[in-house]
Amino acid sequence: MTQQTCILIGAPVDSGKRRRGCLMGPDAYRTAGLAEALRDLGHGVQDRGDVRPAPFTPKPHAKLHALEETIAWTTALAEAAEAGLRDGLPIFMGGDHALSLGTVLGAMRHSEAQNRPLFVLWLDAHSDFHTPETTDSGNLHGTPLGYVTGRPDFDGFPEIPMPLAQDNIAIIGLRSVDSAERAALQDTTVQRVDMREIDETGIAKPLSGFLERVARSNGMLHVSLDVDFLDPSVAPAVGTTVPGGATIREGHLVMEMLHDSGLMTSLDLVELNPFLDERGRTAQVMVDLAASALGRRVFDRPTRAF
Ligand code: HAR
Ligand code: MN
Ligand code: MN
Ligand code: MN
Repeated sequence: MTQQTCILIGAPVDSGKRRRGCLMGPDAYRTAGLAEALRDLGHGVQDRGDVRPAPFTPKPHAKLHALEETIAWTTALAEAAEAGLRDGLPIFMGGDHALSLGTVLGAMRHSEAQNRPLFVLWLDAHSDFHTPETTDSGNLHGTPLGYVTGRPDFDGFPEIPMPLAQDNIAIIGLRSVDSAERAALQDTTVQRVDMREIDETGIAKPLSGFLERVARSNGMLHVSLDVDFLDPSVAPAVGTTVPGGATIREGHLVMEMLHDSGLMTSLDLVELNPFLDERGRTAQVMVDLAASALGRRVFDRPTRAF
């Protein structure tokens, strides 16, 4: 197995929605033993601590929640992502999904410098394809894919160098898409895999089709794993639970296939809200999924002593 340098980057972003708690995510991943799990697999691990937002002045906005703070996080996280990608495989310990406005932007800049196309795998119940205009909730964690694909009205955010190609995006796990998002997505070539398709054909088939496309283009691959991709019965620590999500095995199969492909170059772990967890079980599930993506096999999952 190829040894990697895993760069853990804490991204305690809590500005992407109103319900608080995701700021505790990075320390929950540390407590659940993310670094140790990756070291056990033979990887080098460096924890760079938590990123801080760039300086900002909060301004009230009629609709958008914590706009200035989210812009400040985007600026700081794009830089942290670019630096992390230069040195190894960054793993962003979120933080809510607004952090991906920054991490994907940083990955876009890095891939452009490398002259390689960037692909994004979005594992989520939601499509997160809103713009600041189309969102009804005003919660910016619902907008990162809109931002990086160059949709309009992201005033004040860092400029998108070259929009991420729609062909290079797959969203897997969909079961909660707002009508404005659905209307916008219908006109795109974004690969959309909803839970019904997963029920009918299995999760491996659409994923391997996507991974083949990444491999054929010698692409870089950013993976964004939202806790709510999983069914709330196995991953309760999330503010936006949607029933009917992926099973533990579906989650692990995705991660195992990512590892076998050797294609993943960066990873977000997002939307974990430790305040809503039950004795750390969701944090542990997310750590186990990250370990699978880095090469842990089902038959050597460690038994834990409590
Ligand atoms: N689409 C809804 C909104 O924009 C819900 C978005 C929820 N997003 C996340 N991340 N939890 O996927 O408000
Ligand atoms: Mn801390
Ligand atoms: Mn999301
Ligand atoms: Mn979601």
